[in-house]
Amino acid sequence: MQATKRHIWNGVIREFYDLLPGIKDDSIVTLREGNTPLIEVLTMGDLFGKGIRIFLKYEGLNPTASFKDRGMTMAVSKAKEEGSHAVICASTGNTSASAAAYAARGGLRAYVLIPEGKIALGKLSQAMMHGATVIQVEGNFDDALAIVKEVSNTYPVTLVNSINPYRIEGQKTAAFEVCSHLGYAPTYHFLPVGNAGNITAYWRGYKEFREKGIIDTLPKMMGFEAEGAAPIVRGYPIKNPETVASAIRIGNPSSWENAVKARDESGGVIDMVSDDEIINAYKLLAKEGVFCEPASAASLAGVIKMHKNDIFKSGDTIVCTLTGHGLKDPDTAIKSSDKPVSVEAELSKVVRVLGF
Ligand code: AN7
Repeated sequence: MQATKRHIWNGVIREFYDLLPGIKDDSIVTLREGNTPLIEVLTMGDLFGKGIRIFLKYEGLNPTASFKDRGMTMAVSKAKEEGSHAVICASTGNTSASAAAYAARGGLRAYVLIPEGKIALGKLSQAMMHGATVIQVEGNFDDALAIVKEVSNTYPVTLVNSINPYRIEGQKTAAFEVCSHLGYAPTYHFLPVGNAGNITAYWRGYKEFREKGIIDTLPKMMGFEAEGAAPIVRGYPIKNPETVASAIRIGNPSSWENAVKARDESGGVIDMVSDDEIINAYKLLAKEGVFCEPASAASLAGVIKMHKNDIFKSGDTIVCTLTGHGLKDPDTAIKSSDKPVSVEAELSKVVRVLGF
């Protein structure tokens, strides 16, 4: 059989070149991020009974296993184009993993500040393996962000948190992909909210496609914070945010105002879900064969919460962004599951445990 040459995905900068800020080709730092699958939910019975379709935008299948890669390819490429030799970020984990990988790829140094003891193991291992300088701060994400902002104002290092405008530009490409996969914009777009960059980015992406006449309608943007880290819902910064969804353990989001704008312009909602609701949705998704990290499941937890308020109608299309892969946080996965059974290496004993 002859191998056929098909189009091979080139990463979000090259694939969406005309829709992003210009960049010199030899500055592009990419790991061919994007082009993640949109997977239809099959088994959530009573939602389906009403002719509602739910799709999962599985961003855990990006190169460093989270949506952050879409923005990081832009931010690191721009840093390289501008002649920067180093990048810095504060992170609840995924931004640091992505910054470390893209900096390594582009030949830049990476400095990452993380809240001590509060980031998932997979994410920490990524930042360490890619050779970032990892600094654990005795404080939370918000404390770390305040410090990196100061450092980048004073020293020759580029800030790659989502206040870097190129991050949002890159991340908006996920909205383009959702529309291209469906052939239209969904009725609702659900996603977790932490620092609120992603809800800002999706809303921008949808609006740009609408302005170009590529889609006719816009989705309602449905953002979900964790109950113990819900500054936007409560209307004030949270000093000591707490949640099992460590990725969104953020008390004072950078893109707060833009998230509120996305909600209000789209006629959507920013609400919160409890840790129990998050873990319940996390397990339901695993039963569908889709493994995401706890924070990502806040999107589906939001759908379940809204369904109880009976907001959906037959014919609605719902997209949930699953922002990060389940393997990022093996500790929570193991805590949330039945323990493996130990048995002697003997056929009869194994068969008895199997229940045959
Ligand atoms: C899996 O890595 O803020 O509302 O420092 O890792 O755009 O912040 C991570 C955020 C959702 C929230 N899901 O997105 C970081 C960081 C996962 C995440 C969010 C994050 P934003």
